[in-house]
Amino acid sequence: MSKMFYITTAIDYVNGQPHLGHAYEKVITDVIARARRSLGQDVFFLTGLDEHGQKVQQAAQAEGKTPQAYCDGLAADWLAFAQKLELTNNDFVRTTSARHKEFVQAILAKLHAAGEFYTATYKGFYSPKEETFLTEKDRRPDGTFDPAYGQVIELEETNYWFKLQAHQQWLIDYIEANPSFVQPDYRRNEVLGFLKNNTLEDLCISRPLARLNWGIPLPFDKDYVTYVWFDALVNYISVPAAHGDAAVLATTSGYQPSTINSQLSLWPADIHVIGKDILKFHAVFWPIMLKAMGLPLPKQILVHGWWQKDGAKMSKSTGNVVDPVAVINEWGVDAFRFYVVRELAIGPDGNWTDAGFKSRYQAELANGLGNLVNRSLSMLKRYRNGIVPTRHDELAPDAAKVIADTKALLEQSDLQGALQSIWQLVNRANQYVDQTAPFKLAKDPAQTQRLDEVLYNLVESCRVLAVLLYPFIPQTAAKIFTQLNASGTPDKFSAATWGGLQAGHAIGDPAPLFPRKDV
Ligand code: ME8
Repeated sequence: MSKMFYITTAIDYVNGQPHLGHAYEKVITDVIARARRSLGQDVFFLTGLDEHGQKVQQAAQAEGKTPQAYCDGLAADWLAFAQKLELTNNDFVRTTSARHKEFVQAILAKLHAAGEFYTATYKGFYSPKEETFLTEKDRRPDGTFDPAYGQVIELEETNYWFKLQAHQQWLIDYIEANPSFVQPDYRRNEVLGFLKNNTLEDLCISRPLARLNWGIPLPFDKDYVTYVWFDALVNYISVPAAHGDAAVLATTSGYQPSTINSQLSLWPADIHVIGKDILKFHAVFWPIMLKAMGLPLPKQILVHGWWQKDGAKMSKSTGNVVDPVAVINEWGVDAFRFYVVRELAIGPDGNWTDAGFKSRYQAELANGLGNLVNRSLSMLKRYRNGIVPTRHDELAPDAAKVIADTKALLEQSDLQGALQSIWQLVNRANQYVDQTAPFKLAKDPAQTQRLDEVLYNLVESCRVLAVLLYPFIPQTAAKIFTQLNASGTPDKFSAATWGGLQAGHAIGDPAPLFPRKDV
């Protein structure tokens, strides 16, 4: 039994429909998962929904539904959304499922027995909107709280707290000794800066049942439910536990998975993909929780930035939103996947503009890749009846460099860099058409052999490109393989080796990959 490559996304709150930010995170995670599989690794990709908490309770109430009925209704939409994005997730976690709730309770019981929690009474400010306690430090210079917190109330409440402070120096040392633990580097520095300049306050892990009932009951105190983060973060291990992952089960007696799959080894996660706003929860609270549970830490927390639209925050109330489903319905899922990955590296914030989207579609997909594949295959059909000529290696060195660079970039999860690398081959091959002018060669009987050479280089470049592009735009990669009538599927990186198309092979019928649109 060898450990699988285990990759996760954040689990989304089910208090509305998915938006561009959710779609982006899921797509980049899917590209990494597909790339790793293509490179030969066994991958387990987990995504899902965060269904407890006050916001869900209130949203359900507003619709006159029970919280569970409300969640079930929305979960169906989110599952359909995952399919729309062509995600290849291996499981889908819902925090209201029995397997997750039972595991969270087992963990809480274990940590309680180990003396990791204590009760204390808190008196001070509280943001119901963000479900968080606030202190004087959270006030802005003018004395007010950020409007993001909504109405801030004063509250006195007894709760359970998780001890964090004793682990502060350990965590600083760990992050310093493991540079790839939080990526990109500037996010790592942000966490280190926070840890070095603040004394960690203990984490409140409960809410009184009287105020919030939509949560997992604490197994040791029936008057409380667990606060969202102690519930949500645990999904990363509750799912491995439910599948019988030995590493997780070893630390949680009292939890019985319904199936034991002794072949499945997941924990520790290889990558948690998250957005910048939840960095502290993942890089500070989660490692300390895992340490207390006696589990190893994830290998990497990969932090992406936030999308805006036209330079402003996306907000339903102002109508400034990008609806990923509408974009996919109009332009196709591959165009959407391509744009978000190509436009934004994993790290900085991004800005969606409809003009930018259309311009990349037109220039890079329709005129770049689409045109290359369509004219290469059409010329082979027209001039050689669709039969592949003898192998010729004029573009092989260009392809070899792009293949090697792309592989290295995929292994570093530099997805934007990998697309830039792949487009070097797209551009090189398009330039090759212009330079060699096969339509002129076709008119000159003395150039028969030269035309064979050019056509081989073009169709073989298209085949290699399909393999390289598979993790990003899987439907397009499959279409290229079908049009080439190539054997096998484009999902094995090892097939990106020059010379795959054999002389005498008959290709299929070319068809436009990205129809040009009047925009
Ligand atoms: O935070 N651009 O859920 P969530 C890019 N349930 N990413 C964005 C974004 C934007 N405009 N808006 C949100 C939660 N995201 C918790 C997570 S994990 C154990 C629990 C990202 O629905 C955000 O950064 O508010 C996060 O990674 C994910 O979408 C879910 O956000």
